[in-house]
This record gives sequence, C-alpha cells and structure tokens, in this order.
Amino acid sequence: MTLNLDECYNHVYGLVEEAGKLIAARNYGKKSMVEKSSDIDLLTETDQQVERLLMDGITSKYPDHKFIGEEETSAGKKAELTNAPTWIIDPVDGTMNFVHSFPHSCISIALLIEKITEIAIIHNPVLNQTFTARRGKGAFYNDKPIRVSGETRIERALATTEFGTSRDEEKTSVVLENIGKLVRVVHGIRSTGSAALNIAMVALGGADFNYEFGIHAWDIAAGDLIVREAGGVCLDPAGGPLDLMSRRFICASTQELADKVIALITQYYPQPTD
Ligand code: LIP
Repeated sequence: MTLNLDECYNHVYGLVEEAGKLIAARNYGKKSMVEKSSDIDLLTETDQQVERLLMDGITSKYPDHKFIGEEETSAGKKAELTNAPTWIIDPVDGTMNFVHSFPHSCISIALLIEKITEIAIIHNPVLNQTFTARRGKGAFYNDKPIRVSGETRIERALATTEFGTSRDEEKTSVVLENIGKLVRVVHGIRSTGSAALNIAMVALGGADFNYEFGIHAWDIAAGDLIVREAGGVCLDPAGGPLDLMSRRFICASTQELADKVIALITQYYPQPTD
C-alpha cells in the first residue's frame, strides 16, 4: 500500500509539537547530563525521552518504518539507511545549548523513502520557530513560505558554522583554519549552537551559507530538504552530491556562492562515517 504522505506529515507534526513541549518546559531548569564521544558531546534525559516519544508515536501508526536516531546510534545501534521508509531523528539538536538554557535547540526529523527525503521538520519549541518542507511543495517558516537570499558574493555573505562536539586536535585545527580563512573574506560568521538551526537560517535567507565537518545524518537530513525547497543548494563540501552519511555538509543560497566557499576551505574527512 502506498503511504499517504499528507497523513504521515500531520501525524509526525503532532508528535513533534508534543515532544517540543518537553524541551520548552525544561529549557530553563537544571539538567543532569552525561558525556558521550567527548566531554563536549552531551546527553540528557530529555534527549532520550524525546527520541522515544517520537519513535513510539511513529511506530504505533507505521510499524514497518525504520529509524536512524541520534541517541540509539550513540548507544551502539548501527545507523543503516536502506530503501525502506526511514525517519532520521535528532531529538535535541543543540544539546549543549539546552544544558545551558541558551534558547537555540530543536527537534530535527526527516522521512526518507528509497533514500529520497519527502518530509522535513525543524522545530525550536523554546522560541516557537518551526521550519518545514515536503518534497516539491516548498519550504515554510511558521507556515509562511521562505526563500534563500540568492546571494552570490562571498564578501557579502553571512556564514553559519560550528566548532563541533569533538576536541580532536586534527579536526579542531581544520575548524579554526577555515574560520581564519573565512573571517578575512565574508561579511560575518554566526553559530547558533545547533547545526539544524544554522542550516534553517540559510533556508530562511537570514544566512547565505553553512558548512560543517563532523556533523551526522540526523543534524542535516531535515535541513537538506528545507534548504533545497527554499531554492538553495546542498552539496559535499568538496563539490559534488551530498552524501547524508558522510559527516560532511555545505549548503548555500546559490551554486555560485557554494563554489566560492568550496574553493577556499580546507577539507576534512571524519571517520568513521555514519
Ligand atoms: C550537535 C550540534 C552542534 C554541531 C555538532 C552536533 P547535538 O548536535 O548541535 O551544533 O556542531 O556537530 O551535531 O549533539 O546537540 O545533537
């Protein structure tokens, strides 16, 4: 039976709103946390509860759907992207922000069927920001259509990027090298502390490009569709097609701008990939 994507979108949108209430209610309180891959890669009870709520809510209606969830994967489950309907979920993107009550964290969720993204939602419940897209139907911010800026000039571009959640020396030096190169050229560089919200800013036209090495599929899957539906491009940071599992990402308002950034930045190939 073919999946009714309207029904599917409405069901998941409702679950995201419900799960978002957990994040919003706890954002300004004290949280206990544990460290995952490094002392700056954090996990809270809320990350786990939100992921569970979303997965259980989806499974109750779509028992054959598969998942790639940040917390299940961090706990040792292998991330596997097959042709089956698969939900890629980051329950709290920007966990460090959430721990510090810095109000920029979000749920990022995407549905892929035969490895093609059909549905994407990025929801920051603390500031009531919701970015959505359906393949071929445009991108929206709080229900209003959005477009990328259309900027082509690197010297007029506002960039978003992150320092990441690893203190690995080799990676850190590439991150700093790239910021050093860009800060001398671009209009400005911003970090929201959430990869998904950084990407959403490009879709909104509030930023002109975003790149990051070391991100995971759950940080970028929803943002990828939202940016493309807003008229932007998403690529591998060396050029060529984006591989959601490669842990490498760049998006930009135009191909011309992406090409200029790609020509400038130093490459990094995180291992293992997703
Ligand atoms: C993190 C992002 C952070 C980015 C990391 C990671 P988490 O996600 O929010 O901005 O630099 O690569 O993806 O761990 O908070 O879900």
